[in-house]
Amino acid sequence: MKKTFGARLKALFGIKTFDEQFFEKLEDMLIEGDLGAKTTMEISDAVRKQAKIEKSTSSQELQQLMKRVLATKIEAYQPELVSGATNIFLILGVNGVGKTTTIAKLAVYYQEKGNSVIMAAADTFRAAAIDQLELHAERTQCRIIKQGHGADPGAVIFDAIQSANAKKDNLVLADTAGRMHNKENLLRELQKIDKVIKSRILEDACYQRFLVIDATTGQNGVSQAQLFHQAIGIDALILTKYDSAAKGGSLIQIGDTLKIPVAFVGIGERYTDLKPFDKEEFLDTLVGII
Ligand SMILES: Nc1nc2c(ncn2[C@@H]2O[C@H](COP(=O)(O)OP(=O)(O)OP(=O)(O)O)[C@@H](O)[C@H]2O)c(=O)[nH]1
Ligand SMILES: [Mg+2]
Repeated sequence: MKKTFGARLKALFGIKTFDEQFFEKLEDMLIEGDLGAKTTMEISDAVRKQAKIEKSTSSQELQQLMKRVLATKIEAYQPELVSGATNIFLILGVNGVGKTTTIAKLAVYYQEKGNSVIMAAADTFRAAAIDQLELHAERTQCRIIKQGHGADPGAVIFDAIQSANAKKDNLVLADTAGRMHNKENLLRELQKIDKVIKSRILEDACYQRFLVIDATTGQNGVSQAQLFHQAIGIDALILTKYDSAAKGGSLIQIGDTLKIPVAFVGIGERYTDLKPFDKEEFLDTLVGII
């Protein structure tokens, strides 16, 4: 198996001579690790400068220094549900990243905390998407609001909010399409959904737009974040497939350039394979400390 980014970084820090060649190798590695050219140069410069100031000479010191520099570029975030209100999470992302699976995991996660969850099948573009969500709803014992294939996704979410209000469910999890005839169609549709939600929920309810990023897609995650953030605004990220060898370096670049925090991490295909983002653990793994 290909060595993980953290393992390679750990090996690099093992060199022990922190000269120009070391920093060049570090930069190459950060770029390979999906941190992007601009973020990479910033990190490398900061580590170089700080190492001089602190007179760091050991591999451990450099690794810790690197972690501290990275820590300024990424934040963990947990949404707070408002009690007595209909809160809503809109789950966004390109096709195949893990949106629908993540909804099921979120349902279980929030049910266990005592919430009443309802799903909205607003991916009406792909024929099988509604059935897929329905199966998850059945297995997680959630109510689901759906309409037919091709229905207006905004209308499905509208219904779900009404129904949640009536039945006192306090969290709506809305699935969305990852693909439409073209990118512009998709983004326009999402903007319409966003408007519907804003017009239907109480002002102080928690409305979160989550973008799901697949750890295995590397640098593409950054352009996806730019696209969705520009089109409707993203509150937080969910990183899926973190159980793969990919360690999510793109999150650093997204955090650095777009300032979007990370809320959850998907670590497998079971419903319980979702955990709140742990910044310390993420950084330790990324730089090869653990
Ligand atoms: N290993 C692993 N697989 C995951 C994870 N999250 C999702 N998957 C898998 O990724 C595949 C796609 O997941 P979906 O939830 O259908 O993705 P989607 O974004 O809804 O896809 P579309 O509806 O086609 O846009 C499925 O096989 C999931 O089981 C994860 O954290 N780890
Ligand atoms: Mg889906």
